[in-house]
Amino acid sequence: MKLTIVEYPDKRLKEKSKEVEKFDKELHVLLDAMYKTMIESNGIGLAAIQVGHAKQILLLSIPDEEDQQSIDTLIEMINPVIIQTSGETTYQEGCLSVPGFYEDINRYECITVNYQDRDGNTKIVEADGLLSIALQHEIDHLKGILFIDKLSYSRRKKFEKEYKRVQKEKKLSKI
Ligand code: Y12
Ligand code: CO
Repeated sequence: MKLTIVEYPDKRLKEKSKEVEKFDKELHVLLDAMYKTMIESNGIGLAAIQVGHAKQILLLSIPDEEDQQSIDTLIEMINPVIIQTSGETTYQEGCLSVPGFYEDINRYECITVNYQDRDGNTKIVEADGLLSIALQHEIDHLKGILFIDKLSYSRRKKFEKEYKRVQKEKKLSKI
């Protein structure tokens, strides 16, 4: 089932997600529905809070060399924790919960993440490039942080003005 994506300024996006304790059928059903939702929405990353579940769950599917996403490129992470960081990088980020907006955001260049898979097995991944950036973006969602929260005061003001204008236009076009 495709789920509804929660969009900014919905307050649920500010919630801190809770640790997952049960690795059961209910978790697997949510993971499968999140995958369908992410792919059908043309996303490469999705956190559970973006579909209204305040649980420490994220999905990533970084396109391969042929720019294709498939079940082979899917990464599911439960209870992820960044345990090591190095370097700095900037990337123009987007988010399914902030549709139509892209901003340059500073992140760590490389990170090491400890997490659990859908069966509760503990794993460690070292990430760089787009995987590292997208992972930091999604782990921020689990803490109630959006990429727009990282903008300077003046960029944020500009964003809020533009976002309100676009929301208003969207509402009017539905009438
Ligand atoms: C950098 C940092 C984080 C990520 C992963 C999370 N972001 C996404 O997956 C964003 C997806 C996205 C998809 C959109 O839809 C289409 O392009 C059709 C989109 O477009 C609109 O909202 C109009 C915006 C964001 C990735 C990279
Ligand atoms: Co996002």
